[in-house]
Amino acid sequence: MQLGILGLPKSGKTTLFNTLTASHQATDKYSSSSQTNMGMATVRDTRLEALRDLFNPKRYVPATVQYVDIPGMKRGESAESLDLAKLKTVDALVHVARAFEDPEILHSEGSVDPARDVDTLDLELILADHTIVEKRLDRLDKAVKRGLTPEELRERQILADVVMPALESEKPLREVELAPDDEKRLRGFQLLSAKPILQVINVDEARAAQSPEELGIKVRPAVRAVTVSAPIELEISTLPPEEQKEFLSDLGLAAPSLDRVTRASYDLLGVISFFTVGEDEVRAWTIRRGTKAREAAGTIHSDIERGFIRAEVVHCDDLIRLKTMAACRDAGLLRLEGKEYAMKDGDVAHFRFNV
Ligand SMILES: Nc1nc2c(ncn2[C@@H]2O[C@H](COP(=O)(O)OP(=O)(O)OP(=O)(O)O)[C@@H](O)[C@H]2O)c(=O)[nH]1
Ligand SMILES: [Mg+2]
Repeated sequence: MQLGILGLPKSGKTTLFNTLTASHQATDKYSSSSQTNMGMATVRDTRLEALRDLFNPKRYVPATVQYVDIPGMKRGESAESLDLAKLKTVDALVHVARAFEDPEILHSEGSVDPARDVDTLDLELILADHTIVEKRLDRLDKAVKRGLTPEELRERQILADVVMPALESEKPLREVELAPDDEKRLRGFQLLSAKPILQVINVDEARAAQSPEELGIKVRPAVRAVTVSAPIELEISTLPPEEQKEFLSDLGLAAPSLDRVTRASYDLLGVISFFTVGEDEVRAWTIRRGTKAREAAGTIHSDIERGFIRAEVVHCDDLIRLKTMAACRDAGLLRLEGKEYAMKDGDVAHFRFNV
């Protein structure tokens, strides 16, 4: 899973990136960065940690998420932006909007107004998409003389009748409902306003516990929003775990930003985790919500999917409570599931297979 961090200049993108990926990329009050950063974040999951403590495995493998952090972009710069083009392949966008006050850090729009910046960025994505779609339509129009294939005809129709009107009325494509076939067609263009987006509102420490709605942010459909105080979270992330908790509760927060941002991204993308456990390895696997047992087995190895017989499944809460698989079996909580079973978030699975 890959997430792209973007936003206006100096909104705190790289500070957030550093927190999420435990990196040390340069941040600066005055000069704008021109560097793209990439890094991996470990998805912290207290359930998986509890399983690790039970099994004491040789290997502990939490899920990971990759983040791409691009330089800030000003209003009006999106259409031909090479930095923005780097986000074409990400699964979702993370927009960092500045809500913190700091007279030393100039805002490219002259004042701090996160609700306005959320709208501005949405519009930039729409404009970038508009440029791409317009070019494609031009090309298709020129090709009309030689005759369009049925596929090209359909594409032209969707772009001209649905996509263009949406973009022209400033509606992000993530809010446009399409038939699955057409959605697939559109996906080929890797349009940015079609991607799910997480709004991260970067606030002063004092407002860290306020919700985006309380800060006046209108949360549009297919969007999630969270508040963080990026520099504070960065500081917290370097503390030992016991001190982290205390610091967080002083701020009125239940979990560090890493957890909140990743959790929200998981929600946004409709992905869940299942776990495999044993003395060798305790590991998290990421799948789309609704994935069937057999396909889930395939994320571990294609042989297991091909030779799938059945899955032995127990929910992690039960295993953590009863401590051993044997106890779960005795309590009737270890279930045998077939290939059509829809995996649930937090399932601990052992797949039986035969190849
Ligand atoms: N006071 C305050 N300063 C912040 C906050 N978040 C980030 N900063 C500071 O703002 C400056 C810019 O932060 P960066 O994380 O580099 O911002 P950026 O969005 O990556 O900037 P560009 O990539 O240049 O667009 C740094 O000096 C940060 O320490 C905040 O919540 N409060
Ligand atoms: Mg930066």
